[in-house]
Amino acid sequence: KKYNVAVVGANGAVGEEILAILNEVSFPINKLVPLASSRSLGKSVEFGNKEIAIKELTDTVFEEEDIEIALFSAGGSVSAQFAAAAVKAGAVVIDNTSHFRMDENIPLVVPEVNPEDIAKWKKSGIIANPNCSTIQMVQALKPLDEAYGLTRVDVSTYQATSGAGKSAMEELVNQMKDFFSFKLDQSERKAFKHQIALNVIPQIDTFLENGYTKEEMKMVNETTKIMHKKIPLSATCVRVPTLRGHAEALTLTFSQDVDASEAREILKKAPNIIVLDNPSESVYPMPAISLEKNETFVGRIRNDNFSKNMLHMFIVADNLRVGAATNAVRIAQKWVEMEEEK
Ligand code: 11C
Repeated sequence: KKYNVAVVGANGAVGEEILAILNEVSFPINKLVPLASSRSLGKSVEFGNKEIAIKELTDTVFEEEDIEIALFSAGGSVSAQFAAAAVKAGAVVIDNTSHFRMDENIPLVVPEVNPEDIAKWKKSGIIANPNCSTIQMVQALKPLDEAYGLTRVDVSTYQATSGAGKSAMEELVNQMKDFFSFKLDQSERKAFKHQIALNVIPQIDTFLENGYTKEEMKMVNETTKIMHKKIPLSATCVRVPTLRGHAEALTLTFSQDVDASEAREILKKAPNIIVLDNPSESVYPMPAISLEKNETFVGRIRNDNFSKNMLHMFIVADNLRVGAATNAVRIAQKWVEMEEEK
C-alpha cells in the first residue's frame, strides 16, 4: 500500500530533512503534500528530482487531500492549531514539536527504545517525537540500562544553532562575517540572548523556577516517559557556535559494576549506534562527522576513575536528522509496518 503523506512546515530546517529522508528510504508514498503557512505560498520544495508547490496549511486541507500520514514540524502553536484537523480527516499525526509530548494519552516514541508505544496512537491519533537532545541520549542509554541497570544520568550538552531553526543558523554565520569585518558588536542578536559567534551560552529555552531551563527539564521528563523508568537525571544544556550536530557528555551511574570495554561491545550492537572510539588515533564523535547521518555516534567510553559503577562517554548526532526528521520517519515506517500487520 502507498500513502498520502503531508509534511507540515515543509520548507523549515526539519521539514526539508523529512522530505530528503522520505525520498532516501523510498517511503511508500502515493502523494506527497508539502504544507506551510500562507507566507510560503508560491514557493516549492524538492522531492527526489521533482519540485512540488507548497500548499497552504488550513483546517480543511487534510480532508481535501485525503491525507493518511501527517508529519508536523512547524512549531508547537501550529501543531496545537492544526493537528486535530489532520486527525479528524483520518490521518495519523507524527508531531515533532513539544506540544503533545507529555500528554499521557499520546505516545512519545524513539523507535530503537519504545517502538511498542506506537500501538497507543489510536487514543488520540497522534504520536509525539521527542526533543533532539533526548533522542540521541536514550538511544545510547537503553542498551546500557538493559545490561547494567541505570540509576542516574548526568549530562552536559553542546547544542548546535540549527536546534533553534534556520534563522538562528544565519545569525551565527552573520556574526562570524561581522567578526571578520570588525563589527561583531553591531551584529543582530535575535535568536539568542547573547553573541553566539566565538561564545557558548549556558541557556537553551527559558528558565523555570527550579533553576533549570525548559530544554533541561525536557531531557528529564521525556527520558522517564520513553524509558518507562524514573531515572534521576540532571542536565546542563549549552548552545555552542556550530551549525549542525548536538554533542553530549554523559556520566552514567549503574546499579552494578561496569566495564568500559564490555559496554563498548554492547553499544556496537545497538541499533543505529556507531561506536567511534579510538582515542590514540584521535577517533571520537564530533558534530562535523554527524552531518546528514542517520546514526548516533558514541565514543570516549571510559570507566570513572573513582567509582566502578560509573561510565563516561561522548555522543553526537545530527540534531535535524536523528534528533528530529529521521526519528519521525522511523516512527512513520514502524507505524506502517504495524498497521499492515493487522
Ligand atoms: C534546541 N532542542 O536545540 C532544541 C530544539 O522541543 O523540539 C528542539 C525543541 C523541541 O534548541
